Amino acid sequence: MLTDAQKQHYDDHGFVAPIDIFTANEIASIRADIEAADEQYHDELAGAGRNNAHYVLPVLDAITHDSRILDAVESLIGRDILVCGTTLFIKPPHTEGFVSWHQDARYIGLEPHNWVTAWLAIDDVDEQNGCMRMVSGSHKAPLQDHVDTFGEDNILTRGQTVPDIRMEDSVPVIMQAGQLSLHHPRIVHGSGPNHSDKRRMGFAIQSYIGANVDQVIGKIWVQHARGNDTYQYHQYAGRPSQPMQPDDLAFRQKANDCLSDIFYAGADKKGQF
Ligand SMILES: O=C(O)CCC(=O)C(=O)O
Repeated sequence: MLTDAQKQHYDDHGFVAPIDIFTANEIASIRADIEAADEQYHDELAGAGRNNAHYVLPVLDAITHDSRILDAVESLIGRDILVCGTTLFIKPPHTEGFVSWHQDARYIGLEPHNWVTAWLAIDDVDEQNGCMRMVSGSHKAPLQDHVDTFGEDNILTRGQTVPDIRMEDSVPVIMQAGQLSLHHPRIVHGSGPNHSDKRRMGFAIQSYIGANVDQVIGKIWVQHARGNDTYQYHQYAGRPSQPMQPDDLAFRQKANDCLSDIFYAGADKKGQF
């Protein structure tokens, strides 16, 4: 569970980090598994394949359901927890990919905002390799207008951007591999390019939702994570027992198509993810 000080930090600032989750040995083993999968099944983990890879890769499923992460999440959204999606965010060394300033709740259609996004550092992350940056306290304001930029190097689906945010108004979320950050649905956040020699890989669980959270734009599947789902708003997804099984891949494709319909609702065109 989070300490009172960590919970207070989340309430005041809209995020809390770093939270120790995996030991150095555990995260080294996780990293090796992901790297091996990326080598063997590269096409399934590239582009839109970075979405919902926990449906097809047991190592990511195990992270998503790790009780230490769920304990921290429970401290913020209560005991009845469902998980509705994940994304691998990978920035290779010396690449221009960045994430523009945005609020997760602006496009994802999850209401009310009793949910939280968890981001696990698979590599060490710092300002040089493009760690996330948070605009502290911005979760207290309502949702803001975003501009769809579809920028070539923008890793976000539609390059959605809250204009006029200055880098100096944000704080870097520096973490060692195996540490976790948790951020609020309305916090303005983003990340810069990787100008270092080190890869930056993170696994975002987007997001853990309370059972009382509905999807108001489209259709999603969820996995049960903890507690009871008395609301029964969503359809249930299974969990993978082996990597890249044909049935799991087919299901993941269906889930990603629905996710894409949600992300691009009202947009003029689609991006690369
Ligand atoms: O990995 C990143 O830099 C951004 C991730 C993000 O925006 C999120 O997890 O909500």
